[in-house]
Amino acid sequence: MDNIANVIGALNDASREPLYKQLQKKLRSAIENGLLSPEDPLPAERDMAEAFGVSRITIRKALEELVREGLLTRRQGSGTFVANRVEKNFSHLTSFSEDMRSRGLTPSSKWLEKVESVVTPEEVMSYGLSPGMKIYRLSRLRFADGEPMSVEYTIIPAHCIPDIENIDSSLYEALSKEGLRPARALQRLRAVLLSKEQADLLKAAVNDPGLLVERRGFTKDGRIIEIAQSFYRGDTYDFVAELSG
Ligand code: 16G
Repeated sequence: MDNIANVIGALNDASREPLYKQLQKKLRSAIENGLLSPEDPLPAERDMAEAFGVSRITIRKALEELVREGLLTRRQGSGTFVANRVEKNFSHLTSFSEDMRSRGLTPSSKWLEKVESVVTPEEVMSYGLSPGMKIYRLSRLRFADGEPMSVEYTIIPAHCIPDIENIDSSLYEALSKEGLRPARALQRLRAVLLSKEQADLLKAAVNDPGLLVERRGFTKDGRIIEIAQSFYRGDTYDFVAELSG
């Protein structure tokens, strides 16, 4: 990269606005305007301090907040990068595989659990399922172009798909074959802190910000067909909804 101060503009010593705030604003608008693109590396702190004529502490303070906001990501040993965020439209009932393909990314998954089981009393209470109901329990780490994107825990009624092995790379594909792709869903979004297990899987740190999206999918005739909990790294997903008033 050319001198970053030439790319995003120099800071103004005479301004009353603190230098780290000015730098944040410049980085934010450079990312929004596409002057800096996802995955672009930022220069090392030392080089940025030199380019902007400020201390390394100022640079660190500016970057730390943008990392917290998810605009930048830090990778151990290789530095700070513009975050590669995936925008997900909230108004379409699409699958992970479809979402990734529509962005030109290749989806893949690693199975963490794939078993036939019975609903727990908690699941009966929380989701209004019948006690003793047979279900498939599916847990997957989901990747886009080999990068971990989410950890997904899903349960579906076992009678919907005759053999659990029919569920391969895409759950919605398997449900479609049975004519049972969800026709309607309720979704709930919640900010969470990633657990140790989730953080390790998502190449994040324990207690990093994460996003939990819970989807309950229903068939056309209103029967529940899936309950999915998807945990995303806070810095990789943007959920977008178009609203009309
Ligand atoms: C998405 C859905 C999830 C569904 C999965 C199916 C959200 C928040 N969740 O991740 O409910 O089970 O797609 O994807 O969008 P697949 O067909 O690729 O397995």
